[in-house]
Amino acid sequence: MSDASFNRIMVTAALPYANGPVHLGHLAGAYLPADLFSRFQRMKGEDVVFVCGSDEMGVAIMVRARKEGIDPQALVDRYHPMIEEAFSGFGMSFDHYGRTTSPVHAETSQDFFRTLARKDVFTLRTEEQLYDPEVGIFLADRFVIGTCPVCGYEDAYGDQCEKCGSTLSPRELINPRSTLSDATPELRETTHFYLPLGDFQGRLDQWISTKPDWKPNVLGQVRSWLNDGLKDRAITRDVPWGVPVPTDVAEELGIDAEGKVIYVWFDAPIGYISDTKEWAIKQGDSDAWKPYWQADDTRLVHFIGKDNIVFHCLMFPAMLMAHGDYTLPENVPANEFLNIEGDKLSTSRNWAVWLHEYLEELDPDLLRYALATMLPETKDADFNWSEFQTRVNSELADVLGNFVNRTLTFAARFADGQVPALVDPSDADKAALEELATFPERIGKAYDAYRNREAVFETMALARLGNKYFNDTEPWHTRKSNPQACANTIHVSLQICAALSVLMEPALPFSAAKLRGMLKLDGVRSSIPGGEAGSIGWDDAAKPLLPDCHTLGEAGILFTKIEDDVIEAQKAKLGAASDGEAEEEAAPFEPVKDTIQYDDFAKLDFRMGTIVEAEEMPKSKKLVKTVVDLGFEKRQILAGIKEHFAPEDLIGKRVAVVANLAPRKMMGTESQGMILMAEDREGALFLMGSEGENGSVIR
Ligand code: B3M
Ligand code: ZN
Repeated sequence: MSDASFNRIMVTAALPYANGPVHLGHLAGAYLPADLFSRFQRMKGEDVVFVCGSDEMGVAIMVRARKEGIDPQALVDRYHPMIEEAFSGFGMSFDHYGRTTSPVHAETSQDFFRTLARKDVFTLRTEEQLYDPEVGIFLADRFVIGTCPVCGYEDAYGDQCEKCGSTLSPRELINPRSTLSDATPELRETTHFYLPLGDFQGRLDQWISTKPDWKPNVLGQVRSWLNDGLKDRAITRDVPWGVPVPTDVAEELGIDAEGKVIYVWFDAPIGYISDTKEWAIKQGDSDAWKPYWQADDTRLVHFIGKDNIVFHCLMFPAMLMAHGDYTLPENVPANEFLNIEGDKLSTSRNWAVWLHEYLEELDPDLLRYALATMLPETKDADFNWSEFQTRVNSELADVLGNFVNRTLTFAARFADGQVPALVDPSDADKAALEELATFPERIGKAYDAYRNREAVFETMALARLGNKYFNDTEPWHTRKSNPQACANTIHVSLQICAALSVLMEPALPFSAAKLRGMLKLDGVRSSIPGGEAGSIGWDDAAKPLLPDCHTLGEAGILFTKIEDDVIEAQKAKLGAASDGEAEEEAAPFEPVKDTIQYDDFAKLDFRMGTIVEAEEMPKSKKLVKTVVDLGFEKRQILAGIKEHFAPEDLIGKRVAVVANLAPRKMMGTESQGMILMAEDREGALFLMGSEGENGSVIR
């Protein structure tokens, strides 16, 4: 795979629809794997361009915009920045993150369309389709509802009945009506462009047969599509949102392009090319994108989730073949689906972990690492918070963090905070260094072959090696009995830490930088675009990186353990109504919880207090930091109410407080209690005041 015949790597990650925030499923499917791969390859010294962007066209956007009562542009303007921010918070190292509403994209996809049209690739078909006479547009499947011919459900969609699951076509519906106007749609003739995929069947078949090393889940799907025989696909639509069909070629073919747009699955993959063009423009060399897409020595890799396989393995390659100027993907390592706590991920049920919410409370590296160990690489996989906690506490904190901490603490106390020389190394010292030397290749091979779970497992294996070596050589004993042996242990352990600070970079980029700070290790090649060139690359981690007498920085805590209540709070969020996804119907009253005994109630200590200070927590969307006077003492309490109250309005307010709740840390700051509030069905919050003096017991 690390084929000498490749001179550059073009990495793409599926363009997420800008119709909602991104969640854990997105991260697991495409983005984390793509980022791990790109960062690894950059550390290797490869020439990498990694692009992504928001998919802002298509019916998915129109449907969501209608639901929110705004126009599509306003919708994508809302979600694009949110998505981009969440990705950047998780350290997605894109060279460029674009959007398919950009002018460069319109031009690129229209040019592509034009080239194929002029090469006579498309076929044209005239058919009767449903038309809304009131609004004056043809109706996409989702915009027609009517009675299901199979089960009689009255609100079945034009493409599917959600009641009985039958696949439908809009013309099969009984009493069809437009969701836009309620009008009865009429049948009207319209002409569309089709991509005759069947014509490409032979070439695609042949090409796929040269890819025996692709993942079995991907090849399985591709072969089944090919076995069924590829059918023509309409690549234009009569809808008011999308990249317009270029009028010039339409005219040449005698078609009125008015109101016609390019089908989203035609323009979206071209978005990868547009994004690379925009990257090139940013570099000040507008042709710089070309070799990445058009040279034979480019390794093009598409990272996607399994629902996008047919488009990336058959349709887009057929488009690229038809065009003629482009290189085909070397691999499409699609991931399967990620379930959460044993249940299918669902945004409408809020059974999801929203990335922007996670970032308000927890460290991105923890999720990057834990998720990497659970990726659905070969089959659907389950993410659960308890396993997350175990990965963080027993691997990141107890193994990696502990090893780094004890090494640096020993170096500070018994080696003057410097790297002691290795003199007369023992067999154990030599064996550790020899084994260390094997890790860059072991981990690297796995990353290069898209086996991320194995790669992070091997990374942790190096930390385990370090810990075991440290234990076996017992520097706390040799410190007195044989100071040189102790110095050797510190030396070797520090070299392992230094190697880790390089090799953990793809999975744990933020912590790796922190560790390099503690080691004062400079000159490591950056894994992000525009970062330091650095002379120390991936393979250099096989050799000792720290010179004798090198002065170390200060030891710090790399990972703190996650307490149970933090995990419980995350679990409780699953399925709970969030303000973002407010339901159309009046929300039901929350059901009354299970009955408890008086003794359970008596354990809770509620008190009256007055908020005496309140300020926004920096970098948090939700949290307000308050100080509450309880009469007998003042407490610092964090409350997730920033979206509901201005901090200055809170000062002087009387509140009820849970006074005996175990303190917990949020974003590194301790909260020593909880302010009680009434939350109504719309999610509005109300403080609970009273006349009682501060410190009064509430019972
Ligand atoms: N936006 C579908 C999806 O988000 C689509 C991917 C486009 S990749 C070119 O799953
Ligand atoms: Zn039905």
